[in-house]
Amino acid sequence: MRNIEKPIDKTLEDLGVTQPDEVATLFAEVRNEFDLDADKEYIEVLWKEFRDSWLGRKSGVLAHITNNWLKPASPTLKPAVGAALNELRAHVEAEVERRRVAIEQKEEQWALSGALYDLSLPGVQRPIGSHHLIRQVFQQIEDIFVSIGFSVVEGPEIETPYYNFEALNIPEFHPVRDDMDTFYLDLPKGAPTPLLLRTHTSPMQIRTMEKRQPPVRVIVPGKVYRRDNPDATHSFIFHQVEGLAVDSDITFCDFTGTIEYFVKQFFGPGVKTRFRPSYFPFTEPSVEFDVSCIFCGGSGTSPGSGTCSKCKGAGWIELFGAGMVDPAVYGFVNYDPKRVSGFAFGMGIDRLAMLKYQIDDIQVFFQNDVRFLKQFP
Ligand code: FA5
Repeated sequence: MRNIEKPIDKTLEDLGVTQPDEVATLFAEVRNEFDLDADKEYIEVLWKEFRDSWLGRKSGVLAHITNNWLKPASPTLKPAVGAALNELRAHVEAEVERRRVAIEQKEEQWALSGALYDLSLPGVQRPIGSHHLIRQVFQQIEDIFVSIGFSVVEGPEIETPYYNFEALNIPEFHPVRDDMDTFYLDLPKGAPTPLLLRTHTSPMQIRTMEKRQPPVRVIVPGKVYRRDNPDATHSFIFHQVEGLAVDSDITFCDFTGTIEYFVKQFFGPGVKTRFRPSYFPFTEPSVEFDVSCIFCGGSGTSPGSGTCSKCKGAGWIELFGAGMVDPAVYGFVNYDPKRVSGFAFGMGIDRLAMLKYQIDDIQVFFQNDVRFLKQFP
């Protein structure tokens, strides 16, 4: 658009237009300007500019004409200005639309001819994700146990005190609950039972035995919650894998053999294992299971600095709690303790992963720093 800014910024009176035929001349000039403008070659972006410069609601040429010529026009000129403006608007709108259709058709032709696209150029590449290290460790553990006849089951993270404590032989006010105090849900008054975030995967022992008759061989991977202060080896959310095997003739030897097999498969044949007496209300006897320190090879010393900082010189690292299922537990699931026996274990997966991959701070599992995660593709 050329040279018409000025006239359209003025009123007809300023332009000295007093007769209807002068109005017609003025509009003919504008139309001429428009036709010159419309004749140019447009791509879509420029076409939009062209459209807005003529039809834009606030600053388009037609808006200026409406405001400066039509509205303040004298009663004698107003009908002529109105009619000429309508005619000009119809012409402009039709041409603008015609140009749009032409651009669209041209683009379609380009696309169909393939001239614009080089299919050999590399596309936009999305980075491919991978499983989180904890998920990978779950998978390794599942594979080992599935290969010796266990199946994988999962259970709820929100539990009742009955499954989390009582049915596991941990009555109210039992001191062991202190270690496992947790997050209770804020329920409306009159709720039938309190609910809590499970403190361990052991409630699934009960839920599984309620549903199945022996022989039972399951592992239960999952998240658990405790009100522990975060540090290098503690998190308030962490992961466990529960194991439970119950049958008519399971002995302590089956238990130790299974655990040792697992540990050697998971850490490699060089690792040594040992059991220490421990206490859990739902196993009897109960043990803690240790592996020889993978950092110092079980020697308790590290080259240069003397005592191994990971096992504190013991040569052993505690892995998890386990034991033979306490006969009292069978009473909660209507199994006959005289006819069945079994073992159970509960491993802290985060600590297993830390040991296997020599990670010295549990918190990195939860920070989701891609630089850390990328090391375990
Ligand atoms: C238990 O949770 C028992 N339910 C295990 C069990 C199952 C015993 C079946 C007997 C039979 P414990 O509180 O020790 O036990 O926890 C098991 C493992 O979870 C620990 O050995 C440790 O590896 C891990 N763990 C415990 N607390 C945390 C924490 N705050 N952060 C990370 N890992 C933890």
